[in-house]
Amino acid sequence: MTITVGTTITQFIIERQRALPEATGELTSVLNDVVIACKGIANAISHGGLAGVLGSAGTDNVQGEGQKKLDVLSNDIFLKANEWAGHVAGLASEEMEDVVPLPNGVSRGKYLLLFDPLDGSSNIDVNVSVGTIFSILRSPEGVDLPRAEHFLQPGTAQVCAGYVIYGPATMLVLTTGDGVHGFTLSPGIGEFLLTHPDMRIPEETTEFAINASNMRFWELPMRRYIDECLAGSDGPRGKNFNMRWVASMVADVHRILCRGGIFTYPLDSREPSKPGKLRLMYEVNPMSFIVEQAGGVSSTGRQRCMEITPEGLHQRVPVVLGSKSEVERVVGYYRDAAD
Ligand code: P6P
Repeated sequence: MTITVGTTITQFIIERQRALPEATGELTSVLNDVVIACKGIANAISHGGLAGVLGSAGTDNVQGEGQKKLDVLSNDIFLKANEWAGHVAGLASEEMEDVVPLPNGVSRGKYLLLFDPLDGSSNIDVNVSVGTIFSILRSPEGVDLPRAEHFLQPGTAQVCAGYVIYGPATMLVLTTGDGVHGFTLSPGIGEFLLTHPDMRIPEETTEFAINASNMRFWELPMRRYIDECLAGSDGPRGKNFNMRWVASMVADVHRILCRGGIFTYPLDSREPSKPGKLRLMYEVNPMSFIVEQAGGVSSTGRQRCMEITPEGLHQRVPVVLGSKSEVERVVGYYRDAAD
């Protein structure tokens, strides 16, 4: 069956499964539970101030960051949709310290599911787009009760990655290693329908996304790159650039998937103990998989993000991702500085 615009995400996933002789249907089941969780989060977010879910939860997450009520609610929704069905071997949440123990007696599948239930939640109370990010790994053979160390696999080991952007429209963007495909949630039928097959990132761009207020803390190669963009047509680049910063990685990355661009949260000297702000396992690896599958590049500036050997569930890394030619230029500047 040819996949056409308007195909439901369920049908899309099953058709992809059928194309793989070795597929058992387990990944399809995991993805169906993830989709249900994201529909539940979309519903909670859409009510905004009408459902008493805005504002602070009065608690901190494992990162020491103040949690919004929707952070806690989204995490609960994601856990409840994915812990009971027996389709996963283990769960890990960006909001929680350690691997999440599955309920007693629940059978275990062969996949590990990692998720950031609500990324960019500082935007929630001001009604700016936020998102959910998820990443799926294989649980190591012979491991009945996966522990944190079993999740510490490089990004290249991912079998699937995706995000949902809760924006003017709610969209789910997915890769299983065979391109990137976007689905839009139909409010009328409550299902994600294929609207953006085979998404590709343009190799060239004149749009960069960075939190420029941190400029004084950046390393010199990043200073050089951004200074040249700001110099515009009078400078060494000979053309003008535009800047965007949503402070919601999902929104910035989605824009790049749709029209190109470069996104970076570089290493900065504010907190030497934190080599970057974004989390390798919950943000950088899944987004890098998607970006690379769409023809883009994702680097720390010094190495391919997906080749990092993780050292901890909540490890933070610098990231520069997006349009191939611009990311490769930045990588070149880091290489020049190292010579
Ligand atoms: P800043 C959201 O908190 C997040 O993890 C990403 O989604 C986003 O790109 C970044 O942090 C925003 O960071 O320092 O600009 O608030």
